[in-house]
Amino acid sequence: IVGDLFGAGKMFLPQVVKSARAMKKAVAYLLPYMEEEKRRTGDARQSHGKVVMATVKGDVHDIGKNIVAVVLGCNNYEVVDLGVMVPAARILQTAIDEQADMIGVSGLITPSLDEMVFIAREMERRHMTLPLLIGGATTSKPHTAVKIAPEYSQPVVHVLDASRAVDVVSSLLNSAQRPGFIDANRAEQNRVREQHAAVRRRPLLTWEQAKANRLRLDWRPDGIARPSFTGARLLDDVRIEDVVPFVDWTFFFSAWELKGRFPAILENARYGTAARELYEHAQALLKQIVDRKLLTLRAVYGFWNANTVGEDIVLADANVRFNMLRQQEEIGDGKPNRSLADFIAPAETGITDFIGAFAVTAGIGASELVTRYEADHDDYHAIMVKALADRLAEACAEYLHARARKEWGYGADERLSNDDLIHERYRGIRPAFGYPACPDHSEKTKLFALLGAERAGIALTESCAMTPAASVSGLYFAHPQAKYFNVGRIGSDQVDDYARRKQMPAAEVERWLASNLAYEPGSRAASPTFETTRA
Ligand code: B12
Repeated sequence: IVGDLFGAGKMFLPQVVKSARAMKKAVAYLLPYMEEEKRRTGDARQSHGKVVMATVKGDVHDIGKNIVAVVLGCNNYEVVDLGVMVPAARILQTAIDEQADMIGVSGLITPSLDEMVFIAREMERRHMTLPLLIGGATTSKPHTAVKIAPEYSQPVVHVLDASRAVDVVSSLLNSAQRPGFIDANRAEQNRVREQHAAVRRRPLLTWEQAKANRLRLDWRPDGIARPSFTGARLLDDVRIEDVVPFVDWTFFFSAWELKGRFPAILENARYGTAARELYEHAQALLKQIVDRKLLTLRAVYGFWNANTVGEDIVLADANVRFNMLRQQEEIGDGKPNRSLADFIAPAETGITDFIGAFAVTAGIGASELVTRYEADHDDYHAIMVKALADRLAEACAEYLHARARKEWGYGADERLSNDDLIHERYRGIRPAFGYPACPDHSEKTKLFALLGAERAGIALTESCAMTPAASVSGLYFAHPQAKYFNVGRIGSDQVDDYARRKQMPAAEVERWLASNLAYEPGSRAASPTFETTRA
């Protein structure tokens, strides 16, 4: 019933997850009696079907997947949840061993998309017939249609959010609905592929033209802000109380599928009551976290001398060279083709500029707390802990940026309200590797070495996801004209140049930047590789 009410939009996600908690606790209590009854009568309650789910190899985030698992559970589907960082072979073997009806995979960052393509290819190679469900913040209908579905001859379905999951799973398991559902999914994916092909055909500027149209800022020595120190500093116990005022609650509600701006959402005509109750519970848990210090917040950050050399940002003292990417689409209207490198003084100006870098985590202690709630069959609080840790990580990044602007001098007189902070009404930006202005996640390895991020207890997986999951890292740019932008589609000429600068084979660069390529990696002449360009 809970599932039906949710599907019909009469019940909201937090209420569903809470009901699931009541059900799970009851089942846990009744299980021995149910087993006994089953033994006596031979009668077992059948689930509607079995789904094997996992967050793919190299990826750590699982709030979305866990929510979907709870919602499916409420609708009497059995979920075998393999957790996070799960290799393809294990997902597929479990599905076979468990005689599952379908597989569902989840991912937060772009490198996981490639892993999903690999999973689809593997399913085809093994002649599997199970449908494959695709979910997670980085996934999309176009990527599923263009990259994943063509690798597997069986249904591959992108599931946008938890409210659609039950519909998709039940349509695929119902013999009357299945053919129609699969046909409609195929037709939609064909349409999306055609649309995508049209976008791909839009011409790009050549790499030379894009560079020539760079943003040229007016560099003067007296315009450079000097930080109060250089090098990296560790803050090994940031006070949670200091960070809480920086929390942007709007995203907390959107994780629970309650869309709308905070605080107006608390008065929403449809789901104000659900939002208020959720907020109350979040505040109660947050108070416990603060009072009992259940989470530890750590940060490393610092400032370095820096200059732009060609397309790279070079931190000569630290022997670090960040390779940057530039917009290559024809932007028009006299607008420049931007790169983050444009916001740092070029070496030829003779001016020494500065860059900042940071990594923060709010996830230390989170997994212990989550395990405790899960052992108590309390998914509601387990998910709440993760959602709060994510908010605190983002808030800690905002708190640290405010502090860095003060230490950099130019932010010393800032008087900003919470609303100003949320709307980033301050000078400077803090782009994170993976975000649209610097989409190459693999640059995080240099960032982590520069910061000594492991001192803060943060590490990188093979896909450059950060552990603990509730972590954020990136760069600080102080120039008043620095702003966020989207690198977007890039051509093979830029990729070749980037590969040379990064000293990485072009094919590997193409894997990291798959979502930005304006061409099919296999469709061009072999690009110069690391070995040939070095010679
Ligand atoms: C909140 C947020 C964070 C939080 C936490 C993320 C989280 N909860 O998973 C924090 C602040 C920690 C964070 C950090 C980072 N983030 Co972030 N983040 C977001 C944001 C704003 C929302 C994601 C979210 O929580 N959604 C709510 C949850 C519940 O939804 P969900 O996970 O998508 O799940 C739903 C569906 O996808 C589906 N679903 C999910 N799994 C499954 C599985 C199956 C089988 C099915 C059927 C369905 C299904 O149902 C779920 C429930 O409705 C997105 C942007 C956006 N609007 O999506 C960026 C985004 C995900 N982040 C991004 C990036 C890059 C990062 C960082 C790498 C940045 C950095 N350098 O620090 C780090 C990585 C963290 C790490 N540990 O490595 C990128 C990822 C894409 C990319 N370019 O790689 C995004 C898309 C932003 C962007 N546009 O670039 N992030």
